[in-house]
Amino acid sequence: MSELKKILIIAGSDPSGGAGIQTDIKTATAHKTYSSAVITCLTAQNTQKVSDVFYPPINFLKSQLNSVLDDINYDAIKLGMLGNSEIIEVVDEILSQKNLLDKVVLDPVMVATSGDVLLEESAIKSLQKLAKKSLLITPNIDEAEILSAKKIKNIEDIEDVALTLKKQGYRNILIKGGHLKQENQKISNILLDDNNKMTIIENEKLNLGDIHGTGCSLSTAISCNIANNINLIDAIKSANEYIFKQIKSSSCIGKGSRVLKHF
Ligand code: PXL
Repeated sequence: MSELKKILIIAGSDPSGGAGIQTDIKTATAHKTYSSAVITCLTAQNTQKVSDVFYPPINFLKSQLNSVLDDINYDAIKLGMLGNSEIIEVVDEILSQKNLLDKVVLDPVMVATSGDVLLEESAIKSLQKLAKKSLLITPNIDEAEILSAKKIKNIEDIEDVALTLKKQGYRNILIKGGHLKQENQKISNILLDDNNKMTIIENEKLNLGDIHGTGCSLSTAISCNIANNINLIDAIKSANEYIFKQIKSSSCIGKGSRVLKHF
């Protein structure tokens, strides 16, 4: 038996199970990887919309983080919805102090598929600071535009924004092209890595409508692959294939977005 790999997920709860911590845990299990979960906030939402967000007291977040990190040595860490600058700063301080940022895949969650805002605007500066120290960031088109303060209209713009983010001090940058509004049968995801190498990871566009939780699940799948000592490019390619398969077999469980099943 090979050694059990362990990831820590630090993210928000989605009670409908399509996104957030819930989809992250399912993704990790599908990758035969052990997952711990520190919950930053609780959302009230279904497949149609986010109707409320509750932030537990900040000291309780610190207790959760210190409890697990004082005990367990993780192979990778995934950061999802952080919500506000107070939360981001606590996560930044604790992960920096414990020298763990080289293990961090940060999904800069800002807006849900439904269009609901998941990051307070005042938190963008703190998120940029933490994101620059993280091993990998996985913004979608909207998030890459906000992080870089540039507009993206086509694939060339994605490459240009990746180079801008690199100049601004980010490390490995994966920009997900799925939300690009272009008549194209392919989706191009662009990785600009630590060695300044640009890799285009393409897949077929399926046009199934809105699917909830793909970004969350992708960053968790990458974290699991990194935990299993797979190199960054292959970790991303394999995670992308996993999500593509899951999108193909996604389901409509409610009245809104489709969800991934993970089995
Ligand atoms: O997909 C981004 C996301 C992340 N985390 C939580 C969410 C969502 C989207 O709805 O609810 C908790």
